[in-house]
Amino acid sequence: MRIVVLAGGIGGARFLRGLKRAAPDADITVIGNTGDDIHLFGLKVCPDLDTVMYTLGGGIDEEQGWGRADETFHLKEELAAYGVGPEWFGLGDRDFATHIVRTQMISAGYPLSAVTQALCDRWKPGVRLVPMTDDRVETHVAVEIDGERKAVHFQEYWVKLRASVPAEAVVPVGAEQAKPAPGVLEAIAEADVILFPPSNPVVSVGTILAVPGIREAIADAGVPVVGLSPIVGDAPVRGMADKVLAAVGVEATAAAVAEHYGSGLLDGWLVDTVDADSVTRVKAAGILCRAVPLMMTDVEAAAQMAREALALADEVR
Ligand code: GDP
Ligand code: FO1
Ligand code: CA
Repeated sequence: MRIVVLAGGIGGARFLRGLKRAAPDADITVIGNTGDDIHLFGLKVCPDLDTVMYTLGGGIDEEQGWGRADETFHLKEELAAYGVGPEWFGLGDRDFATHIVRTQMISAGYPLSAVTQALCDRWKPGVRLVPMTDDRVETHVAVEIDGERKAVHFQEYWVKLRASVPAEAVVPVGAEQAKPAPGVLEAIAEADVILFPPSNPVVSVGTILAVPGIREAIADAGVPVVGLSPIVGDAPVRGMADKVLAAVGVEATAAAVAEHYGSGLLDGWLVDTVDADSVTRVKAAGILCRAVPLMMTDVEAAAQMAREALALADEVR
């Protein structure tokens, strides 16, 4: 079975770990979000690709959900001693090595997709991890600070500002001109099932869908497309997805997120059991829906969610 998954960082990575357990023989292609990418200290950092790679490859800081296990921060401290920041972004020593290798290869002319493959030669995530595009796309967030309207990089909004001011707009800068990376459209066309993990609908899955051709390829694939809600009990399980959902005029509920994707894209949607009363609303939008436990408390819980998603896909097939 060929499975394609559109993934952000933590939500996507933890679901994928479960999917690998649920479908050990499946051929899994992960289309990763690169809108979160940022250049720091002259290095290219790809938080969502790295979160997937480290989580599936056994190198993740489990508690935090991003960055490396057993991390130290000597390099960051030395940079700070020179007055070189940003101090608000926690890049660790082990993680730095990944960004150095990536940047070196990009400077040598390799596209991000080839670089990602090379990094995965070390981590062996057990899936084919492909960035959504080799072109530069950067998610910016329009905010108003002290009466002044300005756009900040997504990482500045998320990590530095902790989404403490309303997001007035979320813009994947460069997406309109971006081309899907090699293998992306092919994987979608050859898939038996396409899954949206409980990733952020706006700045993770939404950014991937903003690359021209990807949304159309999914809609035209003619195979079941099933998603899992990242919203449980009218709030994101983790993070501040409600803030960016508000920017696109979508309420933070499992049903509203399903409607936002719409029946043109989604065939099936899983909500958590606490949101069982939203099943009728999702079905009314033309999307098959079930209520099952959606908390990824451990790998087995994530695996059970993946089994439910694949079972729902079989039902719509
Ligand atoms: P990010 O790039 O690290 O923000 O990760 P993703 O975009 O892949 O996923 C973020 C989303 O995952 C957040 O909106 C969370 O609500 C959701 N999430 C995290 N853990 C869980 C979980 O255990 N269950 C569900 N249903 N959603 C989760
Ligand atoms: N998230 C934080 O909240 N604080 C950090 O200092 C931070 C550093 C960081 C470094 C590398 C990396 O791959 C991810 C990192 N993240 C950090 C996570 C991250 O950038 C965001 O959670 C996601 O991009 C949100 O989608
Ligand atoms: Ca992300």
